[in-house]
Amino acid sequence: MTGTPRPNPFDLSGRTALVTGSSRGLGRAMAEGLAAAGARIVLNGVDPGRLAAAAGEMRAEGFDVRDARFDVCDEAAVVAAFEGFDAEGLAVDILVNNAGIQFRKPMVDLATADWRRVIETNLTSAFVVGREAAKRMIGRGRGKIVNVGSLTSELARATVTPYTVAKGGIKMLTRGMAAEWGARNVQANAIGPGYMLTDMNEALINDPAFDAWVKGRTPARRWGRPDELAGAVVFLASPASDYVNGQIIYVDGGMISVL
Ligand code: GCO
Repeated sequence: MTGTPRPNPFDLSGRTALVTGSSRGLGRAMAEGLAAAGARIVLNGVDPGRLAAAAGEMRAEGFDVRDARFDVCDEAAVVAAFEGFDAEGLAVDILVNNAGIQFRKPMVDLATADWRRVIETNLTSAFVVGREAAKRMIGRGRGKIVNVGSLTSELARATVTPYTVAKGGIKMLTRGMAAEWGARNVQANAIGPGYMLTDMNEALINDPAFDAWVKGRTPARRWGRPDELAGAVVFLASPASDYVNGQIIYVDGGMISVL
């Protein structure tokens, strides 16, 4: 190595990251990526068994991991969770708003209750958890918020409109967070996953016609792997992105960039 050694801008040592919906899927993969970059991890979910298993597996890999079981759709539980962190002296330096559900149905058949459930889980929860985290980040003079959008933050697909609307909202919520919190050294950005190999997409992956469509429509000619989000989330959680605000990075193999 030549020249004066400089700190690694992607190093997350000494920082704590809360990842919502992280006992499996994309959230778990992002938690692994953040842990590998040195962060202490707080896993979140609602299923105690799945959450404990995920935390145990990550600790077995040598990572500093704990879990926080609360439902991101239960505002009182979210507030109580952050009050608990305060009481423990646990500072959430990095928040990844990942929790979300999918519900595929044509709108003419869609019950309003199902519409509301998707919007509440995929969008409103990011506001509530983001607000509670930002109050504390602002007090400490720094913080990183990474919201998980989707390629459907930009493009619609029939039968997933509530998900698409919520993910479009995530893009604009991220810009709103940047507008309000950027001056307090809290950077808010987003990641837009493409078609990823997750449980949520199992029905699509196992549908030969849909599988062929994804592969034909994506410049990379393949589905994405959850671990392929790690680079973008570490970047947006690290000092390397201190002058990046209100952006959404699409990790989609190029799908939204081409016809
Ligand atoms: C679908 C998928 C998409 C996901 C995709 C990209 O039914 O089309 O679930 O809505 O958002 O994995 O994020």
